[in-house]
Amino acid sequence: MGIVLYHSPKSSASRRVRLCLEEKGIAYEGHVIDLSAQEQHSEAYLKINPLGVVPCMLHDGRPLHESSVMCEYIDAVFPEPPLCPEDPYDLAVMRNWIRYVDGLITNLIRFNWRHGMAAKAAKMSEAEFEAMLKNVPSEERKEAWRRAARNPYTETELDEARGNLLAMLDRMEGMIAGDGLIGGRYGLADIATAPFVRRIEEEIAPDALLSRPKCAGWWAALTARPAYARAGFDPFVG
Ligand SMILES: N[C@@H](CCC(=O)N[C@@H](CS)C(=O)NCC(=O)O)C(=O)O
Repeated sequence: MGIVLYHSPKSSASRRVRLCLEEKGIAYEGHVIDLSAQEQHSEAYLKINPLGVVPCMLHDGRPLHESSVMCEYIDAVFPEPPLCPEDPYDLAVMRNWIRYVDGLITNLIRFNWRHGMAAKAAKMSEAEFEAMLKNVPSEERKEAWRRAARNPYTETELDEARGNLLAMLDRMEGMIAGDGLIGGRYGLADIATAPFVRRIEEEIAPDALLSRPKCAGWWAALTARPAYARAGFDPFVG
């Protein structure tokens, strides 16, 4: 049965898993979930992933959620080329870094949801919007939808989110060595971070890499990888 991936082209979490699969050269069956049509909340998709988010990966029919967990799983099951450090300390540092980046997702949401998803939800009547929210499994995401569609984030809130994402780049500037963020080698930490940097350089703070030379070099090397071209990091906006 192999790998089946439910994903969305512009989703950062989906981009991570696609990049990881491409690095490994693993063929997979992809199913695109249309987030702006709230397909992630449909009865059919909630049966596959009750969390109502993408991505969701099935390996030989067994489902997994959380993009970072999927990537570690892929690395364990398909060991070549290795994408985790061998050194246990570096491995722990890698996991802590990915956990930190995962925690920044709400900052990305403030920018990302202003586009297709919120625009469609904003056009719904109150009754349609409330009916849609009933299918959103988590309170946190219900609130994110209310904010994006009914009470858009203010410039101050966007600045705060931008600041948190720039702080990530500052931390990276002190970490990058050789080809990667951890132990001087490219791997899952870089893969987990790439979709965030893509959104920063595309829209959130396009000049940010100019004043951070190590991040700029790291990004140039990452985007030159054949797997990056295959993973689909097309512009988010437009
Ligand atoms: N921590 C999760 C985040 C998943 C997530 O937030 N996915 C977003 C796209 S990047 C999504 O499905 N958003 C639609 C929604 O929340 O309704 C992961 O890394 O897999």
